[in-house]
Amino acid sequence: MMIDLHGHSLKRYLSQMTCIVSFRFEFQMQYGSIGWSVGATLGYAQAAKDKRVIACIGDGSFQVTAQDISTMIRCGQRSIIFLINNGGYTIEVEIHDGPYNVIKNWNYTGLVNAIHNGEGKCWTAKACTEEQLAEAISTATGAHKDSLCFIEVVVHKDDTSKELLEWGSRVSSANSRPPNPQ
Ligand SMILES: Cc1ncc(C[n+]2csc(CCOP(=O)(O)OP(=O)(O)O)c2C)c(N)n1
Ligand SMILES: [Mg+2]
Repeated sequence: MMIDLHGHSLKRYLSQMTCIVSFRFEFQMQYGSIGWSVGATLGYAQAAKDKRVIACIGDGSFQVTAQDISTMIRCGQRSIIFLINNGGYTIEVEIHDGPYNVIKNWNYTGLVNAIHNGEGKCWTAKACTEEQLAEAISTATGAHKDSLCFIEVVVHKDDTSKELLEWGSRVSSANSRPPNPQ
């Protein structure tokens, strides 16, 4: 099972995934509330104990509901969380750029390690290159397959899909239309 907030990265993930035979994909484009995916990961994992939840969570979204990691560890969940650290609100940058789209960079793995505090099973890693990411995935699915695995993936703030750029410019022009005459 895979969870993502807006699903804008769906095409990108899927085009790069050749090994997965069948999985469910959950996202919440309609309401689009950041912070949802952390709580959703907690809830889905608790309800579907026979499955492993894989979550792709933006740094901006994670900062809203990060404390749910604590309950995940307490409940012995073994989800794999990819924290996409692109330094802020990239999807918003594509609609309307401004300094408010930059967020404070956290030590994400340090935060999760502090919550873990040596109690329960939790493993963290930080990947800045493709090789480091591949290695982290193999550890998360191998030696740490029974732990909550939290992998921070560092990417450039402008590393996004063509589809998102097109979507952003359409939303931007819709947002800047003059209001309808009353
Ligand atoms: C509760 C809430 N506040 C604000 C927004 C507006 N908003 C939509 S996406 C987004 C930023 C998401 O940032 P991040 O999770 O880091 O995603 P990425 O950088 O990959 O686009 C914000 C603030 C929202 N959707 N929901
Ligand atoms: Mg982000």
